[in-house]
Amino acid sequence: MQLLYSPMSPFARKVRVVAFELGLADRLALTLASPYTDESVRAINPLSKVPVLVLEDGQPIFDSPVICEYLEHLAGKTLTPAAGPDRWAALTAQAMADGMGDAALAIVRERLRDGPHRQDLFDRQAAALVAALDLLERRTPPSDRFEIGEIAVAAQLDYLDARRVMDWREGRPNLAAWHEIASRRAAMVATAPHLA
Ligand SMILES: N[C@@H](CCC(=O)N[C@@H](CS)C(=O)NCC(=O)O)C(=O)O
Repeated sequence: MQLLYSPMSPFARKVRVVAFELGLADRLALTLASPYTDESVRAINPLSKVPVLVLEDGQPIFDSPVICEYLEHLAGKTLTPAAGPDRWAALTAQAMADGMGDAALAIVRERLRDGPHRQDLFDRQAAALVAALDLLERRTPPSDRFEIGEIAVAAQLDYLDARRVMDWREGRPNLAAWHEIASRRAAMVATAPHLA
């Protein structure tokens, strides 16, 4: 299977960490893709976003939550609670973390844009990030669990650092301590973000 990815993408990172935790990392042929400049990505994913998983028969699978679910199916193991309130909490944690990535990415793209920047865009995206981070500080995940919600959060926190979006540790000691422990996992070390 081919995974179209960018080494800075927090969404691709989540997928790679999930693959690693499920013992499937060796099955992924990592293929660098630049969704903003490489129009060939659009031929595979009309949205021109990464990650995209391309199966042996050519079928593309996206976006990242769907790829994670596919990998769980393939592994015959799961990183998502099967049922009940824990399941909805884990999937909601993933959705919030992915939304943090959307907000951070919008800030990064706006910073890169020439010309006067849209302060209203910065303010709205930063408000989403701050509220999500504050919620994570109040309800920090346990250190002995590393499932889909935790993986998604860890990937997004590292993206905030890698792109210098904001100093999210300030005033959030619980989250910072949790992140410190999560960062030591082999899957996190093996997939650390870097410039292409
Ligand atoms: N909801 C998507 C988001 C993916 C996404 O936004 N990826 C970024 C890279 S980090 C991208 O490809 N952006 C290109 C664009 O927005 O045109 C997912 O979870 O996979």
